[in-house]
Amino acid sequence: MPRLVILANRVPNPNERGTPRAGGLAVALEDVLTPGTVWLGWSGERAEATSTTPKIIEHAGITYAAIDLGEADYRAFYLGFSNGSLWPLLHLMPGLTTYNRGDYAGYRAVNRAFAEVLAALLAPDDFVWIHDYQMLTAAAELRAMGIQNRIGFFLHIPFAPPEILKILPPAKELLAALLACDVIGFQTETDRAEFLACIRAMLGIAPTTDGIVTLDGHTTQTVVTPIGIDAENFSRLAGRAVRRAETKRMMESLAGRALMIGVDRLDYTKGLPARFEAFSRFLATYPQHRRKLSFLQIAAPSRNEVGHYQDLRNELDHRTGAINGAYSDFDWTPLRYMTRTVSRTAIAGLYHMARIGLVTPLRDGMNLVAKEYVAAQSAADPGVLILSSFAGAAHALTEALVVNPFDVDAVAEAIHQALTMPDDERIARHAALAAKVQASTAAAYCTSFMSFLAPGAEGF
Ligand code: GDG
Repeated sequence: MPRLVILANRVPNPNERGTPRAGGLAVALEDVLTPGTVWLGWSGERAEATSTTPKIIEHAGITYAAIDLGEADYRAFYLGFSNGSLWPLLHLMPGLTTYNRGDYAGYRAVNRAFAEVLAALLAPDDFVWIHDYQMLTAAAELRAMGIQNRIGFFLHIPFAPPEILKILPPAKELLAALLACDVIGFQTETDRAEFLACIRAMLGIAPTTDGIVTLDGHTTQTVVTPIGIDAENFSRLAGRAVRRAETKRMMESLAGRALMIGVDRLDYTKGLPARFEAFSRFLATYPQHRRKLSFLQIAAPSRNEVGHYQDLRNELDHRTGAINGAYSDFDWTPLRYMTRTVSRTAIAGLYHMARIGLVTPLRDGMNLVAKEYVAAQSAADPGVLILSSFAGAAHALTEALVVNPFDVDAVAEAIHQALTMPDDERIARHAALAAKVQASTAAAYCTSFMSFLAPGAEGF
């Protein structure tokens, strides 16, 4: 019986399920996590040297295999090339992109180490599904070791056009390495088109009209399989969360005021400084709404050791002080800003009570917060989603108030529009959004990707 073998930067610890960090990829992949599946990744631990003997945990028939990263590899692979070079560049932020050859060598070495561990776990008819920008060269390493299995890769973040990608010195090498895969999946048609444009411009290969690329006799199919959430489950979670003590505390503290919510990792791609600026502009431009709306921004700390993330945190601390200093009243704080991770249930409850979900990344692969916000609303009295046109989610969620996050006046205007939207329009927009979120689920994502990776195979 062929198995699915997943390779991702992080491997979930099945013993830690339900903690605030749980979620993310483990939730999205739940439908393919059937008995027999193997999941390999980094344990999140650092050691003197990168281990090639994985720590194995068996849980519910699934094998979780985790390796520790050596300190130098962690710096080069994780902080350096993955999050200092690839993350900003693929989010079209060349000004924040750094590059050094040592980091790239470390990135390749860690991808090789993962490939070695994976090859040892692999049976000849297994399918391999590799995830995200930290693992761009793993498939090529597997092929170099003689692995013939079908290999799929899914990119969770956007892809860049050739003129941007070229900034990375090893760009061609990365593109060629990716073509070792049989299937490459993207969040949107735009991302796939950018990838194919890079293949054309930088490798001189002409893809077929249906996105198939051939290099040295090996063909790679490019596909679009947008990620989603388990909408039904999330709706139920939101319904239950309403009865929890923390939700009630929040409700009482609002004293009848409307709530606007933002939930993001503390990451510069999420557009938080511009969002705070837009909120400030909104308070200045629409004084009639002052004291009637509270904005809660939850910003879960992320990648603290990368310099730009520390700068971002300082900037947001400063802006929060400026907004609250200018507009607070004895009994009203306009902006509540929390830099810690909150439980998933609490988040679901907060979404549910929020009149506005403010999701304004400068660039985002998909953005699951937008989908979660929609799923958490009550159909009879739903809130309004304000969504950046630069989030992958905006390709489908067109009934949101779609804004350009760089245009702070437009975002301020959208907040006003959301607060004054007639009930029938609010309900109609939400119904259309909810239907899409319920159709494009996490399960649909898995089924769709597996139909390309393992066509005709049973049980995936
Ligand atoms: C990458 C791509 C793509 C956030 N704060 C807390 C918390 N969260 C949860 C949210 C949501 C998830 O984290 C964030 O997902 P996003 O999709 O919004 O963004 P990234 O983390 O950047 O994810 C992105 C995604 O991969 C999937 O392909 O959509 O474009 O960048 O689920 O609810 N969860 C908890 N506490 C928090 O404080 N429990």
